[in-house]
Amino acid sequence: MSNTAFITGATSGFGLACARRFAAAGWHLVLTGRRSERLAAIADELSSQTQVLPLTLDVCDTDAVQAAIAALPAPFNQVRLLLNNAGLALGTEPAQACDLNDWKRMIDTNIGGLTSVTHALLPTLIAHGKGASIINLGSIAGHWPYPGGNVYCGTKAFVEQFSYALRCDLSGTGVRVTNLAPGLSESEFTLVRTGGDRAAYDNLYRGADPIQPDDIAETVYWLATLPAHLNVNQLELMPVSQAWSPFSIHRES
Ligand code: NDP
Ligand code: 8X3
Repeated sequence: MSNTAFITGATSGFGLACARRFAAAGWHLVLTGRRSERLAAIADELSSQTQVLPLTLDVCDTDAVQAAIAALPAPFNQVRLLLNNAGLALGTEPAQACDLNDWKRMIDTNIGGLTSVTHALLPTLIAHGKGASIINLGSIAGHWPYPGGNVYCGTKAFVEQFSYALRCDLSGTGVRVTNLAPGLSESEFTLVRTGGDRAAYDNLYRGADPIQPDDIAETVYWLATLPAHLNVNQLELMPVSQAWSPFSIHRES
């Protein structure tokens, strides 16, 4: 059976780095995202290393997700790895100042999109059996709340618990499930979150030596190629520069 990885959100950041890492190892790739031009350029870049199927897909469009996955041609229909990576945060304001539409979009993408892609690919992954993996991009935000994290933190907590519960249901199928939960990582994520605020981006990463997308790609490749009898349930990663703070205490005077 061929090795095919289905990567959501392959147009930048972690997804793009993973596409390059798996292409270098000769995996066939289904690369998805909304930005078609980027997908075409990536497919072109990787075509000398492996077979690539670029799929313009909004993970929030359930009908499109189901149709695209049902129509996958060989060898792309023999998926061994589903990397549920597409996701976003919008805003850093306190809950009482947030736009409800931003909350809905995070829920639709990080929860709705992830669950519909998973649902559509489960039969294929189960057919692959031993050695197949679902790797879900959670976050430290799903474990540790922080001011302005509100719904983003909530969506990533969902990803963690969904990953564990999936493992229960997939017991006996050979399909592995991992919640990969990185901390501070440098990518377009922060530009998306801040509406393109380059100064906020520079300020967040300045002097912090954050996780890089290539670090995540190496980790995902390791997870997906571990011996088939091993399941990493949860992997939380932080840059060495990042640690916890004390609880805040609001005092009346
Ligand atoms: P990027 O912004 O660089 O990449 C996000 C990817 O998600 C893009 O390829 C984007 O593609 C895709 N995407 C977003 N919305 C949709 C959608 N509706 N349909 C399809 N694709 C979509 O961020 P990262 O690489 O940093 O983030 C990847 C994942 O990792 C996210 O789930 C994020 O929450 C998580 N994460 C990020 C951390 C960080 O600090 N950067 C830390 C922990 C977790 P396009 O716009 O072309 O659709
Ligand atoms: C992204 C990491 O700390 O910005 O998931 O929420 S954080």
